[in-house]
Amino acid sequence: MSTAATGSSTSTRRRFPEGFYWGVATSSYQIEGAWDEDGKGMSIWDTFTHVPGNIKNNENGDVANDHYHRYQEDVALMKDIGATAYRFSVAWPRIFPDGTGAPNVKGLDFYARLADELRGAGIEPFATLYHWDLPQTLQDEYGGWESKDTAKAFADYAGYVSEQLGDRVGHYFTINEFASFVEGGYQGIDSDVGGGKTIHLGGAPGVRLADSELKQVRHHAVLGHGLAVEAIRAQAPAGTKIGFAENMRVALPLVDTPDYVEAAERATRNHNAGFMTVMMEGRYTDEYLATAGGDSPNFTDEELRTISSPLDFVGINVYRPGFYVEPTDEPPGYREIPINASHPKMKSSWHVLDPEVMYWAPRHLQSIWGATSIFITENGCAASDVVAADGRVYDSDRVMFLRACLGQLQRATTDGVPVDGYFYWSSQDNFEWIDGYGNRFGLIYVDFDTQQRIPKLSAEWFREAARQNAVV
Ligand code: PNW
Repeated sequence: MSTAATGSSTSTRRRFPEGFYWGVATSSYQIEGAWDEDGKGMSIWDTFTHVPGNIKNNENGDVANDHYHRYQEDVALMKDIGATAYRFSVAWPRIFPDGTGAPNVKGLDFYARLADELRGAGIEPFATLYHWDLPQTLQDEYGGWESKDTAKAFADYAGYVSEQLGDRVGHYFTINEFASFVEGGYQGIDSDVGGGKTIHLGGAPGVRLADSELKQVRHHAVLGHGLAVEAIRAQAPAGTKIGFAENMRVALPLVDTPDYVEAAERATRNHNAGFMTVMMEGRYTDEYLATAGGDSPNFTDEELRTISSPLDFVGINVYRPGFYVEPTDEPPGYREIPINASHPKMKSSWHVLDPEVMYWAPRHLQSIWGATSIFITENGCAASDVVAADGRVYDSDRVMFLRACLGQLQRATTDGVPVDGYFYWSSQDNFEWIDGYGNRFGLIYVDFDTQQRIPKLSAEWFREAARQNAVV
């Protein structure tokens, strides 16, 4: 991409605040491979993907991007595309093969080497401690997150990792996307994709619980987050920064006027009652408990204090609008507007497109809960990427998506919303859970037969935007 004429126009470009992080994100199970190497234990995703019929084309993450062995090349590529931050996840069963008990030094050493490599390349490491690959032993012993014991084991693991990696990694996200693994793993999610159509999403461990039981699993997940925050504060070096990475459901106001915006804020607060709202406020909303009735989760005041432990930043994964709203005079003060059948979408079946969600998601965080430091921990899209005859990958739709989304994010920063960084999902094509390898989200194309990596057109866009710290 030509950079010749940028010098004179920089002042008029839509710039981000000084020090804004330009990041890329991945997760352990989706890229590492080496599923049974160096003492790693089984995770629930190893188990789930090895059952025929669970994953498209019966694919799995046994090898994935072979990142466990190729991390040096992958860090060099991240540097090459201009990333200044990298959000990776730590595989719990590499550190504690049985979930608890004796740590596995070789597993920990991989993340120490990765962090060193990143620092050497001038890339700030941000570690996610739980991106869904629960040790299988905890599933077998406790039913996973159905038990409070898993929340406690998670805190022990989180404290240990932050203590061991503390001199190398200063930023942690406890848990990635509460709803995705709780609702998806323990019941299944019916996602509204417009025109009254829903699609069913699910994942490991593939359990189907009743609503009452599901509320208790949600509670254990947010409790695990809170206990992990306390453990990291106790064990990591002073100055270590902590938050979560949540895929909040975002209500969009149909019209940008105070009454519509207020309706959207109310709706967003209610729709996130089981996760974001209780972590930010330390209470379940009256509406959540009233609707649940006898199915309300069991909890104590002390647990609510733990769940809402003060954070250094809030991370949100932003892909799609949850729904649209208009204000009403009757309670709850808003009406949900269905997504139209013809609404534009990106390639993933669930991916309803509206770039404005990148404006409203962080703005709601600031207005509803007074967030003072926000990271977009994921944003991205799948596209039908192919290598052209000239060897390049022309992902024009992803460039459109990036420019539109970052344009809205920049608009939020100019309106005073405190966004400190952005992580594109994902640095590379990888194992997209139940969709297997078909849905490619990367800035870098991966040939899964040869493990060859090819930066796409969107990587060039990202590099230039990062270089200018602006929408380009
Ligand atoms: C996230 N939705 O999941 C996950 O954190 C990643 O591991 C995943 O690869 C990525 O997004 C792309 O899917 C999502 O239905 C799952 O809106 C579902 C949705 C969004 C994100």
